[in-house]
Amino acid sequence: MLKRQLLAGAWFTLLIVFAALFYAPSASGGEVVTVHITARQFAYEPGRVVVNQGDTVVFVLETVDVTHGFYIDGYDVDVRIIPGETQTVTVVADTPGKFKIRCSETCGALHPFMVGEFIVLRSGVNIAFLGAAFGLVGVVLAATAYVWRRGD
Ligand SMILES: [Cu+2]
Repeated sequence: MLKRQLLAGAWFTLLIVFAALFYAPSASGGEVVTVHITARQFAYEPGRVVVNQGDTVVFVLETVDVTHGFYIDGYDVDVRIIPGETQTVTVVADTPGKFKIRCSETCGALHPFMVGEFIVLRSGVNIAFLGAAFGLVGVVLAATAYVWRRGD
């Protein structure tokens, strides 16, 4: 009788752990992030944008001097930022990695050096969480095996 309850308990614990593992990755990423960027000769402010994989990034772009461009390597984004106008471009950060942001409008002498960084962090199951989950599974299996062999 005890064995049957123990088995049921073990299966229930495994089920909970696997359900948690299944839903864990959606805890990071998948958010809508708004990033305001100001372009000026010859930099973007901020020059570095960090998001999580799966985020939807809404770039709100403005220039304080001349017309600049906003091009993201590998993300098929290329817009003009015109003085006095606010340009909005939405990007789904589905590819993790480090991507260069470049100015795609000739804006002055140092135009080729007008670069920024778009960093997309790989989202996944938290390592600590994974460790705890497998630890719990291990304890449950060990306890089950112990009681099973003792034979109640
Ligand atoms: Cu520029």
